Amino acid sequence: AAEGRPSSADDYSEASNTQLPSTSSSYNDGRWGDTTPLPTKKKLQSWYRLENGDWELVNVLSTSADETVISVPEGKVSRVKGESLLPANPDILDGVDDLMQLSYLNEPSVLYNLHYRYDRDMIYTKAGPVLVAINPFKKVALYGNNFIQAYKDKEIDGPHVYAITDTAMREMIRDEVNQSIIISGESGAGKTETAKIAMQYLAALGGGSGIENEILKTNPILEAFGNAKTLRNNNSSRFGKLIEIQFSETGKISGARIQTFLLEKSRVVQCAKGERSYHIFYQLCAGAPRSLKEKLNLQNADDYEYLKQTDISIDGVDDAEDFRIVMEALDVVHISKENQDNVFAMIAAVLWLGNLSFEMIDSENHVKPVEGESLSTVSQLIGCSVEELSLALSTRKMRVGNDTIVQKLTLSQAIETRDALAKSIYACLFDWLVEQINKSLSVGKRRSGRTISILDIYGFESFDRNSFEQFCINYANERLQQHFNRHLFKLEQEEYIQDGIDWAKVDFEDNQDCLNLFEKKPLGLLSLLDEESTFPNGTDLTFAEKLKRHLRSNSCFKGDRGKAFTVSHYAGEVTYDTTSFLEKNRDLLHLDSIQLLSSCSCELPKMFAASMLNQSEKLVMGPLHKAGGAESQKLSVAMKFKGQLFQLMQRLESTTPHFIRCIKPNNCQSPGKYEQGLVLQQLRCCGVLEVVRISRSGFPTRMTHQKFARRYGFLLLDEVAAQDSLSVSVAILHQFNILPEMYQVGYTKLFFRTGQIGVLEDTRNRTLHGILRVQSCFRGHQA
Ligand code: AD9
Ligand code: MG
Repeated sequence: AAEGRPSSADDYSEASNTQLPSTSSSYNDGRWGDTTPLPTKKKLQSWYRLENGDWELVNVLSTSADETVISVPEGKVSRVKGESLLPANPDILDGVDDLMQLSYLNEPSVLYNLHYRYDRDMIYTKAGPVLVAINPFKKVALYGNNFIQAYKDKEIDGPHVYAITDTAMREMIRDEVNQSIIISGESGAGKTETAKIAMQYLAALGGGSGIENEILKTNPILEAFGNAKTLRNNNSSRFGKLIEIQFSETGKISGARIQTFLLEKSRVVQCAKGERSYHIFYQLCAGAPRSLKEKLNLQNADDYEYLKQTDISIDGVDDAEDFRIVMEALDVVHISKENQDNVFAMIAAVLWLGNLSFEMIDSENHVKPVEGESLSTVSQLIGCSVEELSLALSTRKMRVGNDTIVQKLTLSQAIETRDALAKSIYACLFDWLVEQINKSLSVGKRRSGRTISILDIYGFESFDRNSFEQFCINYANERLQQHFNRHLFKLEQEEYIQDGIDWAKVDFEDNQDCLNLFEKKPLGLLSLLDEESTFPNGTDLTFAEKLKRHLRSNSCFKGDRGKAFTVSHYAGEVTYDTTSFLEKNRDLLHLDSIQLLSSCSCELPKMFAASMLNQSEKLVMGPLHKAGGAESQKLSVAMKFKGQLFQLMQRLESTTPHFIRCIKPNNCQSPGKYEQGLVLQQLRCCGVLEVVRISRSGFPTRMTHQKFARRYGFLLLDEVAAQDSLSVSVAILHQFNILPEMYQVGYTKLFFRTGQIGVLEDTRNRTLHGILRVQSCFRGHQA
C-alpha cells in the first residue's frame, strides 16, 4: 500500500504538476489568513479555534505554561489558552495528495489540506488507502479518454477514481480475487457520479464486446426510474445499488448484474415541498410521442394529483430530451418495444390512480370511486373491468372464523388502499425492469473469470426528523462501517508486519455494540419492531414504549419522550420518530389488490401479483420468518432489508475492497464553496478521520531508508563510519534525539509517529535558509 504513496513534499509537487493540466481558481478567501505558499519558512504557525468552531491559522509569538501569545492574520495580538491551539504543518506539506503525509493529522490540518486542493480543482485526495472525493459541482477537466489512457499507462498516478479503479482491475487479475469499490457519502456528495466515472474506466479498459455499452446505458434507465429531485440533490438516487461487472480471464467485460436495495416508494404518492417524484413520470408526460400519448391517454404532468403537489420542472433539465435518452437506452438493453409500452402503461396507470376520487355511498362514511375518466383509464391500462377495480378500491374481504365477510371502506381507508396499490405497482415495475436488464446483461450459466462490484449506497443520514427510512439507511451504514474498520485495521497491521516492525496493538473503535442493538434476538431494535408489527393492536407508541422497556440498559440506546428514541451511531446520535414505523415496516398490500392485479389481462400486473404472492409464500415457508407464523402476509420491510444486507456483506467479504468517500462541500449544490463545518462533519461520519486516527495511533509517516538519508543526511554533524542509508538514517535519529518509542526501523522503511518528521523538517529548513543567507552574503561580499 505504501508503494506509489509519495512520502515527501518533493513527490507532491511532481504529482501535482502532472496531475493538473490546468490550475484554475486562486486561493484566497481570507479565512485561513495568508495561505499563499511561501518560498521561505513561515513563523511558527498554529491552528486557533474560533468561537464559531472554525479554525484559523495564526502565528505563535510566545508560549508559557498557562498561555500562548498569538497574532492573527489581521495583525491583532491575543493571549489564548494552549488548549485552543493545534499545531499546523510546515508549508512544504501544503496540498499533499495523501493526508497520511501530513506531520500533524489534526482536524484543521486535514480540512486545510482538502480545501487547498479543492480550490485548485484537485478534488481527489487520498487518506491512506481511502480515496476522498469532494464534489466540484461543476465540470472539471479530469476525465475523458486522454485521462483514462494516462492512468492506464501510469503516466499519471495522482489520486483519482480512475487510479483506484485501475488498482482494482490490476489486483483482480494479479491476485485472482474479486474486487469491490465501495462508495459512500451523504446525499448529493457525488456517489452516483463517481460510480459512473469508475464504470467508464472499466468499460474503456475491459470493453470490446459491446456489452460495456449496455452496462453504461443502465445508468440513465435506473436514474429515470429510481432518482428524483430532493432538497439535497436534483438527481438523488432513492435506492441503493450494487453493480457487479464480470470479466473473462483475459480481463474483458463479459457481463454484469445489478442488485438494488430499498427503493423509497412513498415518493410515488407523496413528496415534500420543493421535491419531485421519480423523473420518469415527468419525462413520460413531456416526451412521449403523440401515438403513445394517445394510447395511454396521457395529460400534462400538472394534470396529475401525484405530481402537481410539488415542483414540475428542474432548472437546467429537459425532461423530454431525457425521455428520448431513456427510450434509446431501453433499446440498447434489449427491452422490446412492446415491453417498453407496457412499462409506460404502468407509469400512466399509477398517475391515473392518483387522480381517482371517491364519493360517499351511505351514511356510514363508506365510499366508492367516482366513475369517470380516471377510473376507466386505469382499468384499461392494467386490463381489468371498471367494476373489478371499483370493488378492489372500496371493499376488503376479511376472514372471520371460516367465513369471509366483505367490509366496506371509509374514505381514508380507500385512499390508503389506492395509494398502496400505486406504490406497489411502481415498486414491482422497478424490480421487474432491473430483472429484465439483468437478463440482457447476463453471461448465462457459464461462470467465467472474476468480478468488480461497485456499491453506490445511501450514506448516513441525520435530519431534524428521522423516520423509518433513516432507521434502515443508518443501520446499513453501521454494517458498512464495520466492514470498513475491520478492513483498514487489517491493512495497517499487514504493512507493519510486512516491513518487520513491532506491532503494538492499535486500538480502534468497534461499532459492534450498536450493531447488536439493531440485530440482537429477541431483544434488538429489528426484532422488537417486527414483533410489534405483527400485533394487530400494535401502534407506533406501543412500539416506542416496548423499546424503552427492553433496551434501556443498552449503552447505544436512549429512550426519549413520547414516540421518540435515540441511537448512538458511530457517526453521531440520531433521534428517530416512530410515527409510521409499523405501517412502513408492514408495507401491506391487501389481498384484494393482489387478486385484482392477478386477474388483469395485461401481462405486467399479473406478473407483479405473482411475485408478491411468491414472496409471501417464501416467507411463510422460509427460514427467515419462522417466528412470524403463518398469518404474517409478507416479509417485513426491515427483515427483507436485513436479509439483503447480510447477503451484501457476505459478497463484499469475499472481495478486496476499495473505498471512496464522497464529500459535499456545501448545501447549495454550488461550485467553489467550501464550508469547513459541513466538511468536517462528513469526514467524521464517513470514517475518514477515523482512518486518520487509526493511523495516528500507529506510525503514519513512512519513508524509505534511502529517501530519509538523502533528505536529512547533510544535517549530520559527525562522520558516519558506514555510508549505507540505514546507518546514515540511524545516525540522524540519534543526533536529533528522536525517542525510540517515536519510530520503528523496518526492512525498507522508517516508520514515525505523528509530528516527528515535522521537527526534522524544521531543522532542515532553518539550516537550508541559513545556508542560503550565508551564500547570498558571500555573493554580496564578492561583488
Ligand atoms: V444521493 O445520495 O443519490 O442523493 P449522490 O449520488 O451522492 O447523492 P450525485 O452523484 O447524484 O450525488 O451528485 C450530485 C450532483 O453533483 C451531480 O448531479 C453533479 O451535478 C454533481 N457532481 C457530482 N460529482 C461530480 C463530478 N465528479 N464532477 C462534476 C459532479 N459534477
Ligand atoms: Mg446517487
